[in-house]
Amino acid sequence: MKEYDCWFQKQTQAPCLSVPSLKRFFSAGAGMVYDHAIAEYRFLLKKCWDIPTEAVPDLRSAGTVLGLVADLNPLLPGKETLPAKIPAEGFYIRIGHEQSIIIAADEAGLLYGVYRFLALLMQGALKPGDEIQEAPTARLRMLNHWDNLDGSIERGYAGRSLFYQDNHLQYDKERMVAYARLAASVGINRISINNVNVRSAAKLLITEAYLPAVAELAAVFRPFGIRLLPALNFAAPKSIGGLSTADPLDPAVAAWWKEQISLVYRYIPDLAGFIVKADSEGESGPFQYGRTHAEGANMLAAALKPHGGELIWRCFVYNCQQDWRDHSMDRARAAYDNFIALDGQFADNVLLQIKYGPLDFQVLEPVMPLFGALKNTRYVMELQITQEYTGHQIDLCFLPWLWERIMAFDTAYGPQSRIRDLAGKSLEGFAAVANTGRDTNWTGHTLAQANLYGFGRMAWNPALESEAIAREWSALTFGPGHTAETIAGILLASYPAYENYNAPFGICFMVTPGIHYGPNIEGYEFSKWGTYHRADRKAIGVDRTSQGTGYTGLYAPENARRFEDPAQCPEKLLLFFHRLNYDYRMKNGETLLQNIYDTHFVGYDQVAVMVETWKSLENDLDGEVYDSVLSRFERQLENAREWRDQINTYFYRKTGIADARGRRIYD
Ligand code: GCW
Repeated sequence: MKEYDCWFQKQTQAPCLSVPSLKRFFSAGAGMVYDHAIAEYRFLLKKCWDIPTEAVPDLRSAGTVLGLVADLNPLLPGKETLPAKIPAEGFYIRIGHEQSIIIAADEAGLLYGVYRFLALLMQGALKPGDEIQEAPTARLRMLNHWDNLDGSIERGYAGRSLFYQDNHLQYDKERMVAYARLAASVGINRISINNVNVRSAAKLLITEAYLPAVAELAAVFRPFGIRLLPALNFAAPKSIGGLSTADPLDPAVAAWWKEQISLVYRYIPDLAGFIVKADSEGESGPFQYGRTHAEGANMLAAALKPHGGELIWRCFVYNCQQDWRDHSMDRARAAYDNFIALDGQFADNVLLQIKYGPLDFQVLEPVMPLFGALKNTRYVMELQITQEYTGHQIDLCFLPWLWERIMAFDTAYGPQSRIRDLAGKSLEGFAAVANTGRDTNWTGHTLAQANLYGFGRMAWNPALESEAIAREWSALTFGPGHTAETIAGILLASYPAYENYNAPFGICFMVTPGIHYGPNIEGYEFSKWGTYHRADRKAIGVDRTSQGTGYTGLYAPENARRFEDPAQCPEKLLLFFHRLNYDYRMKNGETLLQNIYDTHFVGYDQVAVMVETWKSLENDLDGEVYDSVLSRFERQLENAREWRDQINTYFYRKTGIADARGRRIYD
């Protein structure tokens, strides 16, 4: 494989459909994205199979017919056999003996249809008689880049920023096109291009100093059906407007935003809107002026409204100046407590962006209780592809495994109340913090490409299983066959292994402060971030039940009841909800302490197996890919060893109780 090409590799086998039929195509439609869909069909057939294509003037002599329903319908024979309606951004593919068709009702749908057709072709998964009809479940499928204009990336593990250098937009155009292709091919349709912590030069992105360059970047993504969504700084009226306040109810502030946003739209008329992190971790926001988040968001939304823009408003709002001595505060409650009372108060072009869990992308967290509870508010879910707490793209951690479980979470045990059922309804989409940078392989760890791929696929269809995604990605990237199957197996083993050697049973933040890689059991124990586990000689955990912080009561009744009772609580999350003694008996009859020891010995061993499995592929893989992944696996094994031994030693020292199976715990 060539790392840079990701899931668009040069194919070593002939396509599973006849070459002449792929070669001679007929198309009908109009528009920039339509044109580009046809161009992508041609470009990728050439690139991946070296098949030159030829547009034929007569539909009957074409092997592949592709285009927009409205333009093709009058021409297509047998149109009564086509689906009556193809939904927005959806497509229909039919493979015939003589002729195949790829049609869509809109341009983006055609583009997605072309990518899907080619992906299936690469997997050898198309044959005459096949029909494929798909449409995205949710409208918004977004990548959030936390890139700074100086070229650094907050929580980036794959090199410098794709977009910026030295406080300018500076990028390799060809590389940006390749990135747009990767994103669009898995259905991404929005990209936010700067860190939600909008500091220094980034504040000026919405000014004429930067807008021409931002408009050029928007033009790179536009043919791929992707619209930009920059992050705004709430205090911009002060920092760039020269006003003395950023109070959202001050008419001068509202007028300034209206003017500034109109200016932005003069440069980029199809801008998707903006994303805002307010009153969070030092960012400015409406609280500073005694205003609510609805008041803050609605003021900006009003300025976006005439341009058809949407405001994405993040719910990551919590007190980051807590006192560890104070047991009455519970950070897990914060987003719910800050936003539930505002349900119904947001303007119709505001969407709340809610992190999937109540804390912060920890290895094991429950799903945030706001999902399903907000009844009159539009919202999207935020995930994290970049591996901030999941191993920095040194450790392998296949995130669709986690996301599948999030999508399956039932918010209320009612009809259609799982996260995946809410998608496309009140849950209007998914955003994820990107894991890409200037490293040649885009993602640092080559196998972390699977997380980017997997996010797109799952945002498109939240009902997809992670196993299917792992196999699909591996087959596309390494070619179908034994190697791909083996790699899919490694991917699927990786998240459970990571969970096992990391903080136990839903305890969070046992990581090295600041950088968030490697164990530091009490690193966040006496900090201001609200991240405590309060381990003592007898017990560990925060009591979040009705006897404690009351967090369990924020869920709909069925979940509240399950989480409240340690015997019914999912064991993996036991210590997220409960404070328990080390001798608490778990379902397997062993104590909590023994389960902590066991999972940590097992987790390390699982990594060792992953490394050996990878080594078994040495002769099947490109040398560079093999070596670079191997060196990361070796670092992961070392990291897993530190986690295992530090966790086990910590609890051994607290309790003085040895491992029941006599394995070595260092003292
Ligand atoms: O917890 C934090 C991360 C920050 C990030 C923040 C957020 C962009 O450690 O680096 O800031 O989450 O999501 O806003």
